[in-house]
Amino acid sequence: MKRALITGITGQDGLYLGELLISKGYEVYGLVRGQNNPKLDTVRRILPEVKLIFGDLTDLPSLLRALETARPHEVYNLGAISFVAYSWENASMTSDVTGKGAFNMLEATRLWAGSKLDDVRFYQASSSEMFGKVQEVPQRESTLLWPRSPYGVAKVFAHYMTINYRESYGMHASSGILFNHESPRRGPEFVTRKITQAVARISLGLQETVALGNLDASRDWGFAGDYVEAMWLMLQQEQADDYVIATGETQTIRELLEVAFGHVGITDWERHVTQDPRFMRPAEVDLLVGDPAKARETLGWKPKVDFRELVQMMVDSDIEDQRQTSR
Ligand code: NDP
Ligand code: GDR
Repeated sequence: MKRALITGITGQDGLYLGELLISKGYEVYGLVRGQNNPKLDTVRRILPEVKLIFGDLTDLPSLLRALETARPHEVYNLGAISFVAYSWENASMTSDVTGKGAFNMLEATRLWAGSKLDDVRFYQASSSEMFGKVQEVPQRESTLLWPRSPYGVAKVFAHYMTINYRESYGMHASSGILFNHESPRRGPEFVTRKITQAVARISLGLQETVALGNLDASRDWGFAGDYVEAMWLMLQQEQADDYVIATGETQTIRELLEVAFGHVGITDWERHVTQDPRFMRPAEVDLLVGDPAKARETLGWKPKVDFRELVQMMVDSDIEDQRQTSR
């Protein structure tokens, strides 16, 4: 039986990846941080089979203990401070967790595996935020990185450290450069979920407006359930490598609003949206669109859920949540 250790098990991707690996017969271990993590109950409900280990990406000894307990064939490093807007306010902590945390996990894996390093495979959750002020459209694996936030900078460090472990120690370490991916499990601080929750409440007469920041940014949005398959596929390849995972299409926040409000029959969405400078960023990433050709050709991966289906799935799920809460 294959064993996997996932950091960031309480996050959106950790939950989907946990489900995927369980369905493939893996024994799955998940790293959980904190004294009384409020998301523990969700993990236990969705993934009762997963064995939880307490530890923190900033605490290397705890990672070594986690590895000794799980004895994984595959390590998925999904843990991070992942909210870009928050990373300006907590740049130091973001560097420690999102950047140095990845190094800690790589180094802990190398130390733990010792002479058996060939038996372990490592996945690093890299991000399209590394492209920032994009130097090429669409963005591919070879595009020059130009991050625009402390989060993006920390991810660039983690990305190159992963490549460095591959090149220095021959470690099977792959980096998935994933573009935005969403789902009904997306944190409510991110723009898709913020909008679909608001649309659900507005359609039920529970709220009038939603305050947003920049409506002109474009993102390449896919479905998280599809994207975790790409993570797994990367670790099944003979050679470790870096892959862009994206849909190849891009939409603005305005288009997202149109589809989300349109799904509940509201066509004049402008009436329900205000703009608030609090949600503007010190430096914006204006346009992201990925070229997933390498993943398609080498991994045989392609997304199954398109943008419209994704937004509609999220709105429907939020309407159902609201109905249950008010019952
Ligand atoms: P989430 O924000 O939903 O999850 C982040 C996870 O990291 C949580 O489980 C969180 O735990 C954990 N974490 C935070 N701090 C620490 C720490 N100090 N030690 C251990 N774990 C910690 O992110 P997603 O699931 O959306 O993303 C997964 C990964 O993929 C992240 O690294 C993200 O940066 C990256 N990524 C995401 C993309 C997306 O569009 N979703 C796109 C590209 C990359 P807790 O619950 O305790 O806070
Ligand atoms: P992003 O996602 O920064 O791309 O990072 P987010 O949904 O936060 O922002 C997307 C775009 O929407 C604009 N925006 C707003 N964003 C938020 N959160 N709230 C608002 O009110 C709002 N109004 C407009 C933003 O300015 C931005 O342009 C996500 C995270 O999951 C990262 O961890 C991951 O690496 C990248 O996606 C790829």
